[in-house]
Formats: sequence, structure tokens, C-alpha cells
Amino acid sequence: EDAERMARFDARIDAGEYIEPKDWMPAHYRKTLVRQISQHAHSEIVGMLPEGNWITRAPTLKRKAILLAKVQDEAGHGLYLYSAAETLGVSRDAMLDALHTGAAKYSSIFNYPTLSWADVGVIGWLVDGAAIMNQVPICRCSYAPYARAMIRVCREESFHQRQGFESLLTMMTDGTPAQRAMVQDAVDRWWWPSLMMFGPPDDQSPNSAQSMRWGIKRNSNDELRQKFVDAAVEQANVLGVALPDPALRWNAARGHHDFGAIDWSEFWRVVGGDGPCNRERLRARVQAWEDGAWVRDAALAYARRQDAAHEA
Ligand code: FAQ
Repeated sequence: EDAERMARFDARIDAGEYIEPKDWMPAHYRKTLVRQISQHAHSEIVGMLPEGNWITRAPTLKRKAILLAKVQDEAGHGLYLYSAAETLGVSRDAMLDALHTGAAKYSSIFNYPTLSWADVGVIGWLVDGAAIMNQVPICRCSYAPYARAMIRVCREESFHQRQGFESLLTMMTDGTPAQRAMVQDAVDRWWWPSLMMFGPPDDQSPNSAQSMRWGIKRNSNDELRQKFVDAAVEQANVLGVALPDPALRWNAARGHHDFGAIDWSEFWRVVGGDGPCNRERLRARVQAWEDGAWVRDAALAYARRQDAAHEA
């Protein structure tokens, strides 16, 4: 019977149909989505920390207002994504527990420090740029609640990318030599970690084949990374910054830019918990969870009392 349901499920996927929460789905499809969507949600929430670090030090009121809005958007993205994951039958408490105990992953990129104001612009340009490249195809993910969440997330993410680019362009065109050097230094530090955001190379990506078969992923890690490099080269030229890769050059035969080797040992080290800021990031999340306990307790006690009054 299961084989029959499986065949029907595969046929729906092949026909490009979307899967809704109450539809039958293979256990492994559900598990893969819970893993990917919850990790995506955690990335949004942990991703608030590096930039949040600069809210009190933004150089102007305008930049501060933009940054506040951006970081709030990221909280919103995390919340939609936790809700999308909950439709698969996993509780938010279980997901957060997995984050706080280090059992769940979040994007490697958020384990790097934000050392200067230019880092905020570079996160918008490169990190949000990479996030959009990866997320636009997820708007067509076969699991409908995830796809629907991604549509709004991508719209906001595009604004985030533009504000970062505009902030860097202002520093590069109207800035002092010291400000331009600050931008270049930030680009030098964030370029390679941004390329790592797309995940391991296709031949070392254990989840890709099945996720592509099921329409959870629509493009491979390497395909999206290449699209990102090609777009970033043009944008770097407009900004007047150099990308820190001597092997980066146009390959007319391939119709793409070739680029240098990524340090995958650094990637796995950071994913494994030993990046520059992993401990600090996790500590900040656990602290926020503990500090918020009284609010959750009070809200629960109030809800219980309301229910009791309602029943009486
Ligand atoms: N970091 O077999 P694959 C944002 C793990 S954007 C950490 O290729 P998959 C917006 C992977 O989980 C960032 N771990 O895996 C923002 C797997 O481990 P597992 C978030 C990584 O899932 C911007 C193992 O390696 N975006 O937050 C990473 O098929 C600015 C093997 O890898 C998303 O999450 C990594 N970079 O492909 C916020 C997008 N890469 O779970 C604030 C949705 C791989 O088996 C400021 N996710 N791993 O233990 C995806 O598209 C996919 O999950 C990939 C990985 C492409 C990330």
C-alpha cells in the first residue's frame, strides 16, 4: 500500500503539483523539510545578531532606521519559517531546543564577526545577495507552505540587498580613502564565506539528489554558487572593489566566470561549531531564551485562565 501511495506522490511531484500539510507524504520528505526549514528559520534568527551589533553605532539616523527595519524583517522571516515547519507536525519548542543544544545547524555565514560599519553594507550586498540567489528557486518548492513563505521573504530580501549595495556605493563614491579601504577590507573578509553559504560541492552534498528529485531544491549548490559569482563580478565592477580571488576570470567557452578553490576545511570547521563566533552566537540565543522565560510563563498562565473562564 505504501508503494502505491509513494508512486502517487512521485507522480504528483512530476506533474508539478504542490503538496499541502494534510496531504500524504513520505516520512523522509517530511523529515528533510523539517530539517531544511527549521535550519533556515534558525539562520534568520541567528542572522539578526551580527548586524544587530551595529544598530547603536549606525553612522546616521537614516542608516539606523534602515538597519532596524532590516533586522526586524529577519525576525519576521524566522517566524514565518517556524510556522511553515510547524505545519509538518514539529513543535516550535522542539526546534528551538535543537538550536539551543547545538543539535540543529544554521548558516555558517553568521559565525563571522562584524568588525566595521562596512560589514553591514557587505552583508546586505553579498550575504543577502547569496540568500536571494538560493531562495528565489525555493518560491517554487514542492511543499506549498514553504514556497508561500519564500515569496514574501524574497521581496524583503531584495530590499536588504539593495540597501547594502547603496550603502557601499555611497562610501566608494563619496567616501574618504579610509572609508574605501574599510569597504575593501570587509569585502576581503566576507567574499569566501559568502560562497560557502550555498553548501558543499554537488559531489559532496548528501541531501541534494533526493531533494532535487522531490522538488524541494530546484537548483544544485554549485549551480547557484556559479550564478552568484557571475552576478557579483559585475556588481563589484560598479562599486569599484576587488574580489579577493586571483583565479577569478571570465571563461568564454563556459560562459561563466572561473573562480579559485574554496577552503572546504574552513567550511566544515565552522559548520561543526568551531568558527570565529559560534560560541558567542549560541550563547546569545540561549541567553535570550532564558531571559524571555517569564514572558512565556505569564502568557501561558493568562491563556490557561482565559480558557478556564471560558469553560466555566
Ligand atoms: N551552513 O547536503 P547539503 C538567511 C549543511 S540566508 C551550515 O548540501 P542541503 C538570510 C546541511 O544542512 C541563510 N550548514 O544540504 C539572512 C547538511 O547538514 P545536515 C539560510 C550547511 O540542505 C541574510 C550538510 O551541510 N538560508 O538566513 C551549509 O541539501 C542576512 C550537507 O549539505 C537557507 O537556509 C551552510 N552554509 O543544502 C538573514 C536556505 N550548507 O542538515 C540575516 C534554505 C550546507 O544534513 C542576514 N536551505 N550545510 O546535518 C537550503 O537551501 C539548503 O539547506 C542548503 C544546503 C543549500 C543551505
